[in-house]
This record gives sequence, C-alpha cells and structure tokens, in this order.
Amino acid sequence: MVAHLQPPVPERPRRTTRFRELLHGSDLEFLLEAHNGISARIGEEAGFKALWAGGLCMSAQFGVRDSNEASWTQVLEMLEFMVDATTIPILLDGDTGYGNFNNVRRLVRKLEQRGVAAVCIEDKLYPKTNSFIDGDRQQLADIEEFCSRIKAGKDAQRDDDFAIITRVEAFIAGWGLAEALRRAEAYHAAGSDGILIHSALATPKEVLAFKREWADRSPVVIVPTKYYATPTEVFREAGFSLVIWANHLLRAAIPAMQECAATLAREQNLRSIEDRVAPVKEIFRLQGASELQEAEDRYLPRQGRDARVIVLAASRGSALGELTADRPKAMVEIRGQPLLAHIVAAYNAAGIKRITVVRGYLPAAIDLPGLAYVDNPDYADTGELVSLERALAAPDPDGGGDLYVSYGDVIFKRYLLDTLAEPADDFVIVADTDWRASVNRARAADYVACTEPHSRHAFYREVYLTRCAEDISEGECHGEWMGLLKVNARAVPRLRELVSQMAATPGHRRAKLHHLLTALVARGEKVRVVYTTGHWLDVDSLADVLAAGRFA
Ligand code: SPV
Ligand code: MG
Repeated sequence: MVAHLQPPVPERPRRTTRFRELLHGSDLEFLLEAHNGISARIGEEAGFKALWAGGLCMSAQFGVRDSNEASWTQVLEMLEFMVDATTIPILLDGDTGYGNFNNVRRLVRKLEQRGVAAVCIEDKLYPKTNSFIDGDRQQLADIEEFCSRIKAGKDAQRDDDFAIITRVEAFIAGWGLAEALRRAEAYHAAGSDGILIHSALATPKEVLAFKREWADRSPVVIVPTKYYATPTEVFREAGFSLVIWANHLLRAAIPAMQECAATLAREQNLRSIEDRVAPVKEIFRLQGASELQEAEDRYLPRQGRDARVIVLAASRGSALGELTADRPKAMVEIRGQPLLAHIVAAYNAAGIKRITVVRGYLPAAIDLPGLAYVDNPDYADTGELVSLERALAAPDPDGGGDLYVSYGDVIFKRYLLDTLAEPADDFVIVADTDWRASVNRARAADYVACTEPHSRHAFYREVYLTRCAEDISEGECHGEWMGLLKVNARAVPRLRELVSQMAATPGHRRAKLHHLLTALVARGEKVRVVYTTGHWLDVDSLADVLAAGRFA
C-alpha cells in the first residue's frame, strides 16, 4: 500500500525498525535510488523494501552539482515529500553531515522528525565532492573529528532504531585496505551502525578484500555503480548486508527526457511522442488522485458540489419554418449567436458550467463546445419528459450538485438564476406575474396556480405550486412558468425516480414538463414558486425570434 496522506493509523513497525531489520537480516537486501516524491513512489511500487536518497541524484534533479550546492534544508524538504509519498524506510545520503558534530546532531533530529529512517555520512570534508570526480585528490576527514560526528549523531537520536551508517572513502581517496580498516574500526567503536565501503574500481576487488577482513563486525553496505558487471551472487556469497542501486532511476529518466525533448523540438507535434510517454492518468495514479476524490465525497457537503444543467433542445420548432430546415430551434441565431449559446452564457455567468443538452432533431447541428450531449432519437413521438429522462439516466461522473432544468428555446436574464438559487427548497420555479401577455397573444403557455397570488405580502411568505398546466382558467391563474426549474441536490434522486416512472407509462410518452410539476405536487412534494416579472422570452414563432433579437 502506498501512502496518500492517509495513515492516521501509526505505522507498525516503524520505518526505522524496518530499516534496522534489513541492515541486520541474513539476506542480501537492495536499496533503490529515489530523488523526489514520484521516483520514491515508483521505487516502492516496484517492490523495493527501502530507498536511497542519494546526494548525486538529489542534487542533479535540482540541476546543481553534488558538491553541497543544494542546502541541507533543501534536501530535507525533498525528503519530506519522499516520506509522504511512501511507506518504506529511506536512507539519506547525508554527505559529510553538512559540517561538524553539531551539524550532524541537528541533522539527525530533523531526519527523525521527518520520518527518515537512517542516514549515511562519509569521512570527507564539507563541502564534499562526488567520489567519482578525481577521488584521489579528495581529502579525508581526521578520524577523531569524524568520530565526533558519529558520536554526536548517535547521542542525538531519540528513536533507538534510527541508524547511522558511516561511509569509508579510503579507497576512493587512493588509500589501501589498512587505512580503510583502521577507519572502519574507529567508526564502529564510535557507535556507527554499519559501514558503507565505497570503491571506484570496475571490479569488486577492494570491497571484497575489505569484507573478508572486516568479517561480521558490523553490517557492510556497497554501491556497485562502477563494478556493475559483478554478478549479485558474488555480493550475496561475500555476506554484504545491503546493495545500493545509487543512481539508476535518474539515469533511466535522462535518455527518456532527452529523446522526448529532441523529438518535440524537431517534429513540432505531439503525435510523435504520445505513444512513448506515460498517459496523464498514470501521473494521477502515482499522485494518489483517486484518494482525494474519495475524501471529497466524505468531507465536502453535497450541496457545495457544482450545479448541473439539463437543457431540453430536442424539438425542431417547425413554427419557425425555413429557419429550422437545417438546424433545431436551439441553434437558430439571435444577434449572431445560437439561442443555446445565450442560455449557456447565462448559466456560465452564474458560475455554472456543467451543462448537458438533450438533442433530437438534427443532433449533429448542435455542436457547441464544452457541453455534454444526450440524444433522444424518439423526439418526434415523445415529449420533454422523455428527453429529461434520457438526460437523468446518463451517467454523471461529477454528480451530486443542484440540478437546473431549462428549455432550449427560452432565453432569460441571468439574475433569474440567482432568484432560483436562493431558496433552499427541494424544487423551485420562477413564475412570471405578467402572464396576461401570453393570454393576449393566444399562445400555449404553462400557467401556474399557487397557494397565493403575487402581492407585496407574498414577498415575505413562501408560495408553493398547486398546479401547472396549459388550461388553467384566468380566474385560477397566478402566473406563467418560465420553464426554469431548480432541484436541490438531495431531491434529484426523487425527481429521477418520478421521471423514469412517468416516462415508462405509455400515456406519458408525450408528457411535457408541466405534467411533471403537477405530478410532483400530487406526490406531496412542495414546489416553491418565486414570482418575478418579465426578463425572459420563449421563442416559438418568427415574431419571437425578432423579439428575442431585441431582448438579447
Ligand atoms: C550518491 O549516490 O550520491 C553517492 C554514491 O554518494 S556515489 O555517487 O557513488 O558517490
Ligand atoms: Mg553521495
């Protein structure tokens, strides 16, 4: 299991303990180099039981030299990401300890605080130079002084299992076996938990000679970068404790990055490399993105989720004649923009961007970018209820927010959305008090009868729908429904259930949304009505198109 911010549960056993077990175990164990969070996670996923945070690769990923150019606190920062990204022990290549005994003390404390399991310090002087750069010109530390670094480090640790490995650079600096052993002996006596014996030869000659003499006085660690051709069996038989593959993830990445960069510079297109790079999804996986999504489900209130809109735009709008010969009504242009674009703009202005459009007539003609589409191929024989059912049945991966239902031929001023958004009721509609305008034009409209008519007093009271229909008498009518419905997130499942029940009833195949509103009321649902006046337009006829041109 890889850690994604999770463990409130304490890790058992601790990383320090697990590192100590690897160091002292009878099997040869392997540490892989990692230099940042993602490489650390990749190393753990591959099955490594511990990681080496190497100075060479950590400095290289910062783009600087392995000469203490990155400060020790910068290294510490990176280690924190690596610890967070993993659950396995990390051995830090602590170079020379970044100073004298006092710096080592502070380093050990900080490493323990950040969850680093162990540190390796080498017997050279600060600032250090990489062992493979002119090794024999490198000056070794005074033995006694180096022992003070070890002792101070051991005294500083609070967790008994934190390990300090000491690295003998005698061979690197051109000294022989005797000097290497003399130093190892002194470091061991000072409290070192294990010796890293380093060599720049192409064969394991030096490290094998050291191991023969040292025997099992303490665990011995090797870094076979230069004697890479040696079979691992040789190390196992010699009784080494840990092998460090010290720079191989970074070295693997370098040619891959160079090739990708060169190809892109040359080809100037992404197709040339797409099948040679990891999918973006793989980055998300390595980052633990799914854990965050689960956490959002747990911690973020559902109301706070993004609202979504279903725009019903399946019908042709035959009354518009020629204008809808090659496109549905929702795509008829009003002031140079399709009707639908005006609707989308109103929602976008209210901060709502998840919009699903139900298409029917000439679906390919509705192709505005950034919208989701659902098709109702039976649009000619069904009503809006069936279109709504199609949209509600479609998977909604980001589901959970409030739902707005809109007609593809009704444009409105954006403030009406704020009006709808405000009440916390499960179902909210806006009703136009200027309903006589429609009656006078003798057009079909969705009229509403409510618990009380619009009045100044009604402003302070909650008004609810009693019925919505095209045939409400003048005496009974309180307004005209504008076709905008808001459903609170918690009521969406109830809406979905009712809609699918109704859509499955043959008598409701041609049902319109006013049938749905009335059915909701009949079910005992409260549909809140907010009265407003004007600021919307239902585009049904050529006259409406002209009027809409002025309105928009
Ligand atoms: C490192 O990986 O930084 C090491 C090993 O210290 S070496 O580069 O061989 O010195
Ligand atoms: Mg190093």
